[in-house]
Amino acid sequence: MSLPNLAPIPELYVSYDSAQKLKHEAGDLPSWDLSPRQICDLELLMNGGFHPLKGFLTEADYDCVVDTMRTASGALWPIPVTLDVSAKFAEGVEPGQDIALRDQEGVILAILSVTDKWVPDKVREAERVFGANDLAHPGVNYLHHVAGPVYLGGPVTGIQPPVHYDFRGRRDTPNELRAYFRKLGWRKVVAFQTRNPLHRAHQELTFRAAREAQANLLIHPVVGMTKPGDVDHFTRVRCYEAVLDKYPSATTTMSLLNLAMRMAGPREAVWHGLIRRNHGCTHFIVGRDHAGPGKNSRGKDFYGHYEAQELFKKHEAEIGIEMVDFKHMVYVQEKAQYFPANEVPDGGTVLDISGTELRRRLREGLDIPDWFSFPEVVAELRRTSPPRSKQGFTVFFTGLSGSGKSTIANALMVKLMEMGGRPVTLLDGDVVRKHLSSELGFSKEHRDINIRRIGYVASEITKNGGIAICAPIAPYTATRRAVREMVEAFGAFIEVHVATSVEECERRDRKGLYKLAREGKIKEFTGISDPYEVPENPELRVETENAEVDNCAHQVILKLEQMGLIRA
Ligand code: PPS
Repeated sequence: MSLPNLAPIPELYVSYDSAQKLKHEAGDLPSWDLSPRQICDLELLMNGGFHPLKGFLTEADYDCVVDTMRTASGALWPIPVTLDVSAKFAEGVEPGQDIALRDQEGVILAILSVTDKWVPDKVREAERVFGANDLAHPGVNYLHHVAGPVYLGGPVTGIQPPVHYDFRGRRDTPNELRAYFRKLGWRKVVAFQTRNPLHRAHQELTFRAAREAQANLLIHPVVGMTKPGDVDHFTRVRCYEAVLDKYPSATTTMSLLNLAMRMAGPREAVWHGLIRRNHGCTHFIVGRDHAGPGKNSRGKDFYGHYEAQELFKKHEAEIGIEMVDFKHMVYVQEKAQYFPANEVPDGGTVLDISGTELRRRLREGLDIPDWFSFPEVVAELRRTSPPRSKQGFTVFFTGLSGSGKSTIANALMVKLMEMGGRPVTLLDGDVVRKHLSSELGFSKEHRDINIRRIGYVASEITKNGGIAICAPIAPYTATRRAVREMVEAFGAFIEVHVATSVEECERRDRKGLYKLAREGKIKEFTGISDPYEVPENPELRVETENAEVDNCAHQVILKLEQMGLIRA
């Protein structure tokens, strides 16, 4: 089994001339704008990475794949590769029709000759493919919350591959890798699949795996879509490039795979094996928890630790690639060396740093020892994950008009500027309404648009390492939560409820607006004739009655310090 067939694998592309003709004719066809995941799937369909599939699964193929891990014709295929679309688009498409598949800029990549259109049973798909209909599984969550409700199936005619502007020289089709192996006379190749940065333990294990199999090594990281929350692929590829220098260049290479992972554990391992076979590899490393999605909603693992290896082994011959089982490598202090966990010398002190611990150390700017990783990798990770005290964040004040939000926000801004180190922007309610939202009024709909705009700007500031201080009324819980989500993708969000009572605000009535609201001259006035939903769990609640502004701002500073966002 282990000698590869390095003859070219069938692709779905047509010739250049036919592609030009198809592009021209496609103007009249219904067009589907592919999602990022569909672009990944289409690329691997077209370049032979998903051989023997010739298009998006038909209904019969889908049913068989979901139930039996095989297409209707009996080929082993564990993961449904389907074209999910919106109900509205599906209404205008019938089997027998061609549709143009376009990327997000509108460039046509392929034609799908639709043979099937159906509404899938997603609960069944979740249970069969992922093992549970549990939204804690990222694949299940995608299925229910991102994927469209209708599937289209049929053969694909490839016009051109999706365009990539990043790391172009590192991306190879199955045929390019096959040709490379052929040219170098590499008859045995072990592939290593990864979605994480490589540290010393990975280098040791891949190196050992290749040595044991007497094979060359292909580091084959996924750069399409991985588990939400993973280190972004730009950072990872820079890390991989640094680690590649540590391998013997005559026997090791790296190539990037534009796969959209599903995190389907055992089924996914089989899928990964088929894809690597298609890329000309003879061996594949499968580890503990291969493509594992983490814990389910009851805090338990979705799959057994070695379930992926067991399923792979069962189908090894049919996949056509030999499994090399991943030995968990640990560092033994006395020997200053890595050992497989089951071969640690008696009395040896085992050192290990978990993924969670690594993230904590990065977040807090703590030491990451040389035995664990390479200095170049750590430096790269620190560049993208600076400690909290150097990351951007948003302080979001909410409260009634006249509650003191702007005054405290201004005091906070000055204090933070005095400390220095990060740029500070104040997005005050009145100022935003002048510069960003001048056309908006105070209906629920307009207030929501206003707050989402503030959230978007704050999230961009946070992403770029600055401090955003927002001070709108923001009366609705759901909208505040949406802003929190936008910001938390990039940094901390600190909600501060300025809890001045409506009676006190009205008594102060700094702008005379409460009087006008009582007289009915201002409609929909928050706290008088419009709702204010009090935040239930803000990071901080400040009382302003009988308190100095300076003290209120200082309470926020103390909170920021406690969260590790600023250093005293
Ligand atoms: S919202 O709900 O968050 O979009 O409101 P916001 O943009 O923060 O409102 C800013 C200022 O608008 C003045 N104003 C009103 N507030 C509430 N309700 C009505 N109908 C209204 N009309 C005008 C008010 O002075 C708000 O200023 P602040 O800074 O909160 O005192």
